[in-house]
This record gives sequence, C-alpha cells and structure tokens, in this order.
Amino acid sequence: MTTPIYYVNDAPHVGHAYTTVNADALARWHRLAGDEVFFLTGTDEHGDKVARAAKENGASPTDWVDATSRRFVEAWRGLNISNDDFIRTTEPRHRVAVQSFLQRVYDNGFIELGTYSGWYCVGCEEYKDTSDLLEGRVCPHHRRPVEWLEEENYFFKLSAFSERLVDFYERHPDAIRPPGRRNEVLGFIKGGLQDISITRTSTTWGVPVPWDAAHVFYVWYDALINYVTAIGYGQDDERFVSWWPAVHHLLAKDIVRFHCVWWPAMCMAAGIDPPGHLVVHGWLLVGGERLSKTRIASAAGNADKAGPLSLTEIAPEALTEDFGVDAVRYFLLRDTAFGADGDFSYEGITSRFNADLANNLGNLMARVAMVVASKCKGVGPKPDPASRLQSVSAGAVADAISAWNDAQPHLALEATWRLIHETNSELESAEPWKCEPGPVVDAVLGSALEVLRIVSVLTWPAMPEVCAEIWRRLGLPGSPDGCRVPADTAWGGYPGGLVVEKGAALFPRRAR
Ligand code: ME8
Repeated sequence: MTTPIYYVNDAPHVGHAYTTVNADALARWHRLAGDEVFFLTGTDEHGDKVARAAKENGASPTDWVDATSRRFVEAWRGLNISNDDFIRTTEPRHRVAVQSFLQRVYDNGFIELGTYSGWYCVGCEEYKDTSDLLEGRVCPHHRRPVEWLEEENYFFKLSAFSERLVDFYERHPDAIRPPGRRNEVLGFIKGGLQDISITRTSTTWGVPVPWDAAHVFYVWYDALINYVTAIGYGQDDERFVSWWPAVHHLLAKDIVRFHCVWWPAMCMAAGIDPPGHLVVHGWLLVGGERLSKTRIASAAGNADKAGPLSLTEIAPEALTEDFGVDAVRYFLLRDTAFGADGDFSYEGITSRFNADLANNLGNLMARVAMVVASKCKGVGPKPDPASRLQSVSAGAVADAISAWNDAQPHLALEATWRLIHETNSELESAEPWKCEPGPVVDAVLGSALEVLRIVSVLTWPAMPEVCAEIWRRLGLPGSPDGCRVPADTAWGGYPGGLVVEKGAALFPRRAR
C-alpha cells in the first residue's frame, strides 16, 4: 500500500492527510483480513520547486528538506498513521535504486539524447501544452505564469509503449480503479504518446545521471522509483520480488498520467511488471477550490486573498487538536465518496461529528453501559441468538467487508453505521431502561453489546483508538487489532459475564 510521496516545498495540509488516512485505513483493513501488508509513505525532495522553496526561505536545500520532511513524519504520527516505512528521495538507498533502475532502461535502449523546449510550470514540475493554459499563459492549477525552458535532455521513448500499455490494461481490467479513470487513461494512450524528457541540466538538486554527469534526473522519474526502492529494488532482489507487482498505489486524479502511463511504461522498459493496482481518488476542496500548497502559501501572504484558506486552520494538527484524531480520520474517510471530489469545511466536520459520532456511536456506547450498570449490576449479558439485530448485523458486515475490499471506505462506514442506527432504534423501541431486570432486558442489552463488539472490529481501520477504547469498556481482552475478519465479525462473539465500564462520553456533542 503506497501514498504518493509529497513535495516538501511546504507543510502537509488536509489534502495530503486525505490520501494518507485512506491508505492507512486500507492498510489496517488488509492486516485485519490477515494479509501481509507493507505500507509506505514518504517525501519527494528533489526538483526546482523544492530548491526554490529552500532559497525563498533562506535555507540550504538539505536543511530545508530535513526540516519539512520531519513535519510530514510528525503530521502522520499525529494522525496515527501505521506506515511501515517512510522514504525520502534524498536517502542514499534511493539514489542507488534510481541509478540502477534508469541505467537498466538506458541499457535496454529506451533512453536517448535530444533537445527540449516548452512552457514549464514549476508548481506542477511539468511542461505544459499551451492548450492547457489559462489566458496570459497561466497554469490552471497554480494560477501562476509558466516559464519558457530550453534544455538538452535525455528522453524516455514512451511512444514505444502505447500498444503494450493498452494490451496490459485490457488484460488487467481492474488495474485502475474506479473504471472511469481507466477509460480516461486508455483514451489518453490511444490518442498517441510522445517521448518525454527525463533529465535536467538546469538544476543540480537531483539524482545524477550515471552515464552523463552533466545531468540529473527530472524529479518525477526519480520520485516514481521510490515505490520500488523501499522494497529493495537494486539492493535486495529477493525482497523486491516477494512484493512486486502486488502493490496498491493510492493517488489523486492530478497525477494519474504519471502513475498510470509513465510509471508502468518505465517498469516495462526496465524489464519488470507494471504496478498491479492504481487506486485513484478525487480532490478535497475548500470553498470549491483545490487545496494546493503553492496557492495556500500565496493566500496566507496576502490578507485580501486569504479568505477561508488559512494554512493553520486546515493543518492536520490543528484539526486533530480541535476534533480528536479519530473524528478527523472518520470525517476524511466517510464524508467524501472515494473517487469523487469532496468538500472540507468546519460545518461539514462538525455536523458529521454530531450526527454520526456523538448521536449514534457515542450515544449507543453510553446508553448501553448506563443500562447495564442500572439493570444488570454492571455485568454484560450474552447476546440473544434470535435477535433481529443478528440479521441486520450479517447484512451490514457483508456490505462493509465488500466495500473495504473494494477500497470504498465511505461505503464500508455507511454500512457499519446502518447497524449502529438500527441498534439505537431497537433500544428505543424496547426501552430496557424502563423494564424490570430479567431475561428480556438481558437479551436486548447482550445484543447491543455484541453489536458494539462487531462495530469496533469493522471500524478499527478508521478509528483505531476509539475502537480499542470501546473494546476495553466492553471488558474484552486484547484489542480489535488482534481480530481477524470475517471470523471475528460473526454474531455471538461477545461472551457475556464481563464487567462493562461507563466512562466519559466518547464524543461530547459540539456546538455548531
Ligand atoms: O504530486 N485533495 O506531490 P504533492 C485530495 N510529489 N488529495 C490531495 C489534495 C487535495 N486537495 N492535495 C494533495 C506530488 N493531495 C508528487 C508525487 S509520487 C511518486 C510523487 C494528495 O505534494 C493527493 O494524493 O503535490 C495528490 O495526488 C498528492 O497529494 C499530491 O501531492
């Protein structure tokens, strides 16, 4: 499981958190399912954009990338991201992998010398077609003028791979998800591929080309190779072949061509299989506009343009301090349909918090613990094998499992919340708090406790801390991360006879 490696020209923002939290939840889900998982994220540290940011901040590139990369490490620690490795493209292991990968491509005859000129956007680190630019030769993403660049470059013969790419995607119809993205990629490939320039002489902030010291590799061709560096490419072949190509690359729609066209072709040129799975999501928007570090930075420096785009307000650490880590994770996973664009707003996160977390999950935990205390002497009864909730649970579990497996966290959580909602309704109609203690009350509460147990397994990938806390309050030993799906989501796992703890509200309701 991989995320893109993020540029270190500026601090992480909630858009990066969006991808990273989704990747983390999917990695955790696969661990629950018993799959062996290696989860990788990291930072992309070469190229003009980063070198310029260092200069503008009066720092050496090395000091700048060290400091900014650390901010990503800290942001991910703050969001409880369970990555197994964090790769930085300035590490020696990466230089070795890039040089050996691209030397292989060169030796195979797919790289040659040529001259390149064109309009270049430093924000995108990409040459642009004039047809893609706004009036005044302005990049549509960064709203900044592009620059004319002319260089002698090495070119990768991408055009040689059109047929092989089409053939690969036709033989692997699930390689790119969702299907709309696959069609877009196939259309682009069939429209004809141009050779692409992969080296620069205008900067020295990059990995040197092993066969020509005057050039460094262009940042994107260095960056994409991170995915194989981290599993041992060029250094530990046995480890490399044990993982590749069974990878799931998560990314947003802005970098589809790099991942779905350039990268698979480079793999073919180097003589390895293309990546197995490319999972593409949309953008998180603020006030209808894409979050971009470059734009946020310029907005922050200009009070008139700042509007809702305040860097500190949408910094992941400010959000987690305000709402709690798990609530932020839940919002990112639940509110936006994976694949589509979504909106980030304080109103949105507050209303999800109140509706789904405080009123549904938090309320269920609180009322069940309260009634177990008052009617069952604080000891949880066994679930009712004939409860209506058993079939509701079976349906929700099946839907959640299939959605998690299909990289659709929002649907998995929606199915899980259906079960929570039904259980709250069941309690409202049975009103055990009004009944005399006895078998009827025990059956209702035992079933509600069982739902809480199942919900904490299904929701653990999204909210690991809260689910571990529910698990503990139910009196269960261990934690949901020791569970296996589907086995531990079957009805009847709550043994009864355990002391249930009331505890403070899991999600105290927030004012609007
Ligand atoms: O492109 N909504 O780095 P980057 C959702 N270094 N996701 C967003 C987002 C938003 N508003 N903004 C950013 C690069 N992202 C290259 C990648 S990979 C070999 C090299 C996420 O810092 C999303 O995953 O610009 C997007 O694809 C990525 O950050 C771009 O990050």
